[in-house]
Amino acid sequence: VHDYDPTPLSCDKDALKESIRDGLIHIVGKDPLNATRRDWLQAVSYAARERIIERRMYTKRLFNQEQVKRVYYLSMEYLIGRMLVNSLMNLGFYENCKDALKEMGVDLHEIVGLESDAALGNGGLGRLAACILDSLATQCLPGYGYGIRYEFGMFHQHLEDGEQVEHPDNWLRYGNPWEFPRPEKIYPVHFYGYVVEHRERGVTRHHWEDGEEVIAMAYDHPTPGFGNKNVNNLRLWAAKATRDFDLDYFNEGDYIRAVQEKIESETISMVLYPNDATAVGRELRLKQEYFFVSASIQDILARHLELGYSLGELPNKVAIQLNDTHPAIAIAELMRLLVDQHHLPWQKAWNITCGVFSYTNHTLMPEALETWPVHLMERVLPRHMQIIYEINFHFLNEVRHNFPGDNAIVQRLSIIDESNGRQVRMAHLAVVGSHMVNGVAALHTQLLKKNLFRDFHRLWPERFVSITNGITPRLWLNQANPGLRDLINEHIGEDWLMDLQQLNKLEPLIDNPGFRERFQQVKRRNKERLADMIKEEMGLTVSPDAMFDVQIKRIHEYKRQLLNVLHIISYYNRIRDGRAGEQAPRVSIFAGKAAPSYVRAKQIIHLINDVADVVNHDPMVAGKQQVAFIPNYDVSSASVIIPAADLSEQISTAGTEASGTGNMKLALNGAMTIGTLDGANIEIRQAVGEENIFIFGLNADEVDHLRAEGYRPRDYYDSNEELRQALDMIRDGFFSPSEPGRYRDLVQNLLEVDTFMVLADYESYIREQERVDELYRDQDAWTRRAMLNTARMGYFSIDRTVAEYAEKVWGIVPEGWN
Ligand code: DL6
Repeated sequence: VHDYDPTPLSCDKDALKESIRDGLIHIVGKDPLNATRRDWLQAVSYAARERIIERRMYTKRLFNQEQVKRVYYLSMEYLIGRMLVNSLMNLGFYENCKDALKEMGVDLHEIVGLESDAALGNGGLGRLAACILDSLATQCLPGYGYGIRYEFGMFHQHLEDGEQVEHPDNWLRYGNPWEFPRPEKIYPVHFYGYVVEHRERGVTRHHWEDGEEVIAMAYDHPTPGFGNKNVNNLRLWAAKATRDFDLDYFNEGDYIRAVQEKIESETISMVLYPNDATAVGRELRLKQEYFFVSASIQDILARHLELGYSLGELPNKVAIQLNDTHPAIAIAELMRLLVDQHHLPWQKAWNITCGVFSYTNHTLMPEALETWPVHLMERVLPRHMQIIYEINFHFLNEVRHNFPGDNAIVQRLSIIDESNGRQVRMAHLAVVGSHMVNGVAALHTQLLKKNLFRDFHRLWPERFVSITNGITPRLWLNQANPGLRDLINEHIGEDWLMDLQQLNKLEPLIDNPGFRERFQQVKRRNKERLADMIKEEMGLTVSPDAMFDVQIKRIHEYKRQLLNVLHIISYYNRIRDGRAGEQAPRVSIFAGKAAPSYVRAKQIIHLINDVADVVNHDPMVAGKQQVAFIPNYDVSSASVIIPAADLSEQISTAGTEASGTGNMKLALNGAMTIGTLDGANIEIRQAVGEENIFIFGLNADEVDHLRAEGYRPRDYYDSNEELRQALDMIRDGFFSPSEPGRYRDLVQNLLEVDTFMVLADYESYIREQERVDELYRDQDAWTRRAMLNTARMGYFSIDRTVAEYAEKVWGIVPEGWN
């Protein structure tokens, strides 16, 4: 393998020019004289991918030769964003490429924005998966992603009269230069039908017969590491009809019916389900889950056997990570392949399976916990349902053995929930079939052990670990914030890109007034950049002199955008009543999507825009307060918003946000956090120091106690005049004069139910916001604290996260070349 020259294609400027020109003419098919900017984008992308794929081949050879153990990351979602700049920077020839293009009369900056975001995910879970892939490649860890090549990714959000309207995300419209279709890498995936049993040499064998078959075809997306030559792979599956035309129908002259089969099969990978922390219970979704899982497990087994290993060696050579429960059916699928196809005895197959799988839980929200009705599972995946019953049978015997006479625990732990119309609890399947289960922040794991998985934790305490999430500094600082990157590089060099803890070398610089001034200038330029974007997208002029107060995340009641809105209204009232005093001008910035079926979340978007409309047009608050809801939040817009933020709103009800990763991105870019003691906020506080973060509200225990003793939101309304005024205004149509009753039910719900305790935390939030304001007015003091946030965020690098998985969960080691 070492004889093979891994980089025969040079990466110097002239060679790149040659490649780009060649790609433009011979692949894109355009004359340089009249090529459009999009044509150039395609040509540069091809030049980059030529170099990536060479390195991919070399990496693959090396892994094979060194007989490495591989980790396979199974995820329904990858929220990747744009690829070009990331690829050029990871490969190390961004500057050369920029110069090459310049000499050809093209500005790289102008074309990168034309690339579509690869938005194959909803939010935190999908973005974490993308960060993990970046880190695996950067740390030379043999890690592969598996997922679905959705034809349509996350919907585009438009705002019409302040309301969210969803448009399809046709991201593949101009082709995708980053993927390699592999028409030869195909696997059949079976649905429906029935199971036939027969005896063979004293053993019962199972055959899954009839039903439908769909073909899964691979599309490879090589993922280059940063600062090395390692390139891993993300394999996404697309559904294809078993026969592109059903010849029987075709010959009978029924052309339409012949094509119908194709269309129906291919629906499976057509569109990403736009849900986050909300239940999805559709048959198509179950089929999507099984579709990509089955193809991936077949592929993993095929590779393992091709490399000459035995099935018994699987746990030594393969680790499979389940990114939440969406791929949990993989446990039954591996059992099926081992037992039915490879004829392994049940117990041996089970030991292998548990040795291979591990599971990450990403949510405590009860409504997000996946369950599938037994009757549906029986119909769609009849053999898997049998296997799940058998897994459950053995498992419950173990439970009975450990807790003799305790029938209640047997019911609570069973994979089948009998209390609710017979459902398969996917989280239970995932825990039972994994050797490790992890939460994504310290508090989250603690709560998993205490509540959701309490009984499992009693049974197998050693199975549970906490691995706090992280973010990739390559995207979220190096690419997104060139100003801060350059300033950091100038003072401490570039080592932080691979070892984020190095940022603590910035700490002594906070006493250097020149450095502080530069830090402020960088923030100022980033705010100007965001102000330009807001102007361009919304026609709203915002002043970079104001504090940029940012809440960017999926719209969800538990994330409490409503609490932020109540503060905005109270602040608005204070200005109008002359009670605001010396407060610093603020622009409250929101961005985020609501699941299309989540009515309350869409109503919250509407309310934010209604409030924005009133505030932004009121001359009494002009120059003091503005509100902006930036439409269509995605990775690309996040990269502009985050570096410009002064204040980061992380205000979920304590005990609801598993970790959060936006909180990390914002703090890394020098925003101060206002937050509750929830998710990773707790660890961020530990890292940056109590004096450098604004914490308010009930903690998770207090939330529990209040709930247990009977929470009465109306008491808070009755006893707090400002809160009452704000809620009355919303309820009585102050912000929706054309439809005064628009928010009556929303306010009613807050007064009577308020599941996420918005009213209980209101007062403490307002008080903390006053402290925010006071500090912000002392710009020098603010800057010191903001800088300390940047300097102390090293722990939250995704490289630390992935290193922990590699060591505690996967048992894999770096193997690569630098
Ligand atoms: O672990 C990544 C991310 C966390 O940071 C968020 O706190 C959590 O809400 C999110 N979960 C999801 C949806 N979960 N499910 N299923 O995106 O995961």
